[in-house]
Amino acid sequence: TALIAIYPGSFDPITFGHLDIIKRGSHLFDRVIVAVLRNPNKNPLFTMEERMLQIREATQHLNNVDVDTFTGLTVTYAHLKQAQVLIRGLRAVSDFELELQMAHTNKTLANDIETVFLSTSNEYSFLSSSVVREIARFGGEIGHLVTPEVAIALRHKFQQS
Ligand code: COD
Repeated sequence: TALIAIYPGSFDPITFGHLDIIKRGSHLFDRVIVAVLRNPNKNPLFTMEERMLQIREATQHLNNVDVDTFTGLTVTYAHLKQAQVLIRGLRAVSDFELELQMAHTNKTLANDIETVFLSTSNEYSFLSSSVVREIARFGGEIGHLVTPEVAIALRHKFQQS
């Protein structure tokens, strides 16, 4: 059977750190679904449509990668997609506690789904969506952190506000 992995997240916006994990995941699994959480409790910088478009653009060269959106529990969505694996990225020890808690929680909710952690590439170990938003807000250089499309979109967002 085909091994299908879900890579869930907020991706507000997608960074080279996320893309590194997606690319490496696409070599390990038959199919990777990048799943953007529709979270009514969060107030994202980019709309769902903007984020999905940015991810599609950035992953169009990877033919076993799909982009989708979901609400509710990640494991419920994984079952719906007949996925066996959740991919998460680990940057530093600080990620570990929350990630382990999430993995354990998901395991109790769905024993048939495994969380697989990929360690960040060294060059992206400091990188997060919030770091990118912060630099862009104050007009700093972000060309080495995100795709050109995302960099332009960020510049537009902060010019308007
Ligand atoms: N290098 C490597 N990995 C990275 C990097 C980087 N530079 N930056 C981010 N990552 C990884 C993150 O560690 C994470 O694994 C992934 O990329 C996505 O990151 P984010 O920040 O976009 O997404 P999160 O962490 O906000 O996503 C949280 C979820 C949506 C997965 C979570 O809230 C969730 O599962 N919600 C649904 C409700 C649910 O099922 N709850 C029960 C489980 S607790």
